[in-house]
Amino acid sequence: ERTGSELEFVRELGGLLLMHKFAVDELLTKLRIWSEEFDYAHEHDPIEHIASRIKRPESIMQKLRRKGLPVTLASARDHLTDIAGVRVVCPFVSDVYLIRDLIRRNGMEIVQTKDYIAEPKPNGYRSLHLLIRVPVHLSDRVEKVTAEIQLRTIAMDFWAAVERKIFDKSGGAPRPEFSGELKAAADAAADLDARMKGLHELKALAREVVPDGIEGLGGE
Ligand code: 0O2
Repeated sequence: ERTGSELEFVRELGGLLLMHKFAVDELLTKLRIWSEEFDYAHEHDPIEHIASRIKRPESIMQKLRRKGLPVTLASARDHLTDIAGVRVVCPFVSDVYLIRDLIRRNGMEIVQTKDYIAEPKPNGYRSLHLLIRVPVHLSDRVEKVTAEIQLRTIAMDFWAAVERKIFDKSGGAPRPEFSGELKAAADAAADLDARMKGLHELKALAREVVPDGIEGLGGE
């Protein structure tokens, strides 16, 4: 049951959530264009799939309380950076950094980077987290809205999605006897990324060699 002040907070939140929805819309449009453009121009689509979400009022209230902050509009606006969240899942690790570079080069300032690929979390979690400022073009002004973007490979996404299913946030940290196995699974996912990268490179190499190499050998 929500209290009167909570109901008032949720009512006020409308405009703020709409601005974050616009930021997500702008970002999704850019990402979809790059995906199609690279597929067309380079025969390689760097994006496997995209997911996005706007944080629900209930989760916003919970997070403010967890951080010991007042449950007010100003406090949500000034302190929460993940109201708008976009997750980009890529075939290869190199695609993750390609998308990061495209974001940087296309009018969106990166204000924070957490590279859990270079330095995985102790449980094995890997992903590249960026906080970016997305310009939202309203009818009479441009507003910069902060969004959190998580970039990861399919293998990293598989691990993170299943890990969340097994150890949901409410359950706290996994018991120590599970951590070794969890980390080993993350290492296996990283190994898979390395192997797929190898295959991708082999295929590119074969393409270069095949035309006058193999064909030139002729029939015996
Ligand atoms: P949801 O529902 O996905 O949004 P913060 O809580 O953001 O202030 P922190 O820990 O500095 O604090 O943020 P960080 O490290 O950037 O991670 C935030 C998000 O990354 C999480 O959001 C998850 O989506 C994802 N994440 C981080 N660590 C893990 C992990 O160990 N396993 C999985 N599966 N995901 C992880 P939320 O808010 O937890 O949830």
